Amino acid sequence: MKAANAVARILKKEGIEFLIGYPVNQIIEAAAEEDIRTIIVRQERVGLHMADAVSRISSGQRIGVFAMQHGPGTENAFGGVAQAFGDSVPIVVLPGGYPRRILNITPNFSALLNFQHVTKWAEQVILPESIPDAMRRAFTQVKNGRPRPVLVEIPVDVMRAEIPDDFAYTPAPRLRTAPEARAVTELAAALVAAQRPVIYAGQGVHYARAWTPLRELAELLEAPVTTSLQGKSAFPENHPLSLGSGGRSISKPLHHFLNHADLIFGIGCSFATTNYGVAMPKGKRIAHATLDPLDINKDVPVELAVAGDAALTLELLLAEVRDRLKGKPRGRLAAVAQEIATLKQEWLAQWMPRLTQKTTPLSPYRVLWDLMHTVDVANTIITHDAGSPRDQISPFWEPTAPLTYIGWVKTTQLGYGLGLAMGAKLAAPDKLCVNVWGDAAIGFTGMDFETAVRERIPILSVLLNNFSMAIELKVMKTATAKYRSTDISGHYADFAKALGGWGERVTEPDDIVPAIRRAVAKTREGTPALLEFITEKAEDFSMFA
Ligand SMILES: Cc1ncc(C[n+]2csc(CCOP(=O)(O)OP(=O)(O)O)c2C)c(N)n1
Ligand SMILES: [Mg+2]
Repeated sequence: MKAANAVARILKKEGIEFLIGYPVNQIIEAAAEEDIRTIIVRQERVGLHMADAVSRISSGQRIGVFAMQHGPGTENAFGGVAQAFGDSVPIVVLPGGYPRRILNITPNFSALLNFQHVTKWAEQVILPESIPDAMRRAFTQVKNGRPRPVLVEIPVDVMRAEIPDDFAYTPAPRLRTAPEARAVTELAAALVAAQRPVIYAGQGVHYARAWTPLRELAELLEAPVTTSLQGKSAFPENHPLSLGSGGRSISKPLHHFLNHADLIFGIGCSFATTNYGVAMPKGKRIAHATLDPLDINKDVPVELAVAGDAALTLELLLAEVRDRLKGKPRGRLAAVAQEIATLKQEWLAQWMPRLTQKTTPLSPYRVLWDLMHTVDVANTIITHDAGSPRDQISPFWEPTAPLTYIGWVKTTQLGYGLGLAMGAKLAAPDKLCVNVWGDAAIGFTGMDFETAVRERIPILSVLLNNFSMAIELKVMKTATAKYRSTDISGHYADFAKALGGWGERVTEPDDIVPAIRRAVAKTREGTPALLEFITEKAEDFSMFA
């Protein structure tokens, strides 16, 4: 068989259901022959974002795979791979390569050389018969250890070469790493001794599907819980111990509890310094349990460290804590929950005028508040984009079920949200999948709304159109005054309709909820919908100095 067909056969054995791609890459045709659904996007970056969401939404149990052409396709894919690397998402990237006689010879783009720093594993296949070995290595890496992209570059002449079709391939194993017992014991002792512990859960909890032990540990310790933005939805935010998620903008209870914590316990998180995550207050005692020791003592100095899978860590920890507490909580819950509830009420009361505002142009907060109260939150997967929409939605959206919010912050490419919503819909067709973005964001990837229509991926896209890059207003005052440098324009509801989807422009507060209902109904009929809300250039965020 041809090497490209061998790749497709291996993808099938690895349980891959979708190959997202952009031609020319012979693996696309070969995948179709293997009955792997091929999904063709309008640009490589969006396809990678879709593959990325397939992996995220399945906790890496289903790996997103993307294939593209050598040269331009590979060059154009860089952003998508870099985003997955930044946010630690396990995907398999299958670029074509230049024919071997000119492979790696300037100026021909080499994926192997250029993607080194945005992949955890990259290989160039030189001998056609090495395909099974290369794929085994790639899948073993992508399914194990820290989730991150892997890449196998296959030159076009290798793709066409024949290899014996009796090769053996066994799907790569998934291995979990348990933490060292001594480290868990020390951590358990510290957590039990703490008077005001705060648990900070990252996306490692999603990848390990450790939601239940996380909750049990929090309830046993009667400790408040927050998450990173990537970890959002790892803990139900309607739980009395929830502080809401971290991010650039946050809730008042979170700000208060972090500042008053005597021990912050990070589980499955990186504690990486970012503008888009809540910073740990200086001088706090920190305990850090995470899979990859690369993150330990990197951006925050830690007092206690544990390396291992989040589920195995939490289960062991739970047993130790249970032992120390004689199996039951100490009766702190009422006081802690009351403290959280009081702060939350104060905070929401302060924001309620914005969340329910009746003015035009619309308050973006009102749009998002109405959205949350109109859709079935537990059966919705929502993601933000870069820019103000992220900071407007993340503190107020309350996920109640795991993996119903896709948060991203390590790098913040405008336009990422659309592909995430589409990939989420592929992986979870019964959920309403929503991306919330601004009018600058749609400028990057909007054309792929056509992919949603053509490939029958009925997402709901919520566009906050303020005819501006509002988040840049503060830093581009002169350029805006002199040259209108932050102004942008467009009629995106018409654009969505022109691409074959449902589109509605909403300008009046009373129309928000009915428009959402109509759009959700359209998605149920199989039509992607884009709601364009005409909003003010809001510059207020729930931020604390
Ligand atoms: C690819 C990329 N380029 C630049 C940026 C920097 N950036 C972040 S938000 C933003 C403007 C956002 O405008 P919009 O999406 O309209 O949201 P608004 O703030 O107006 O609500 C820019 C330029 C980015 N995040 N990604
Ligand atoms: Mg805008």
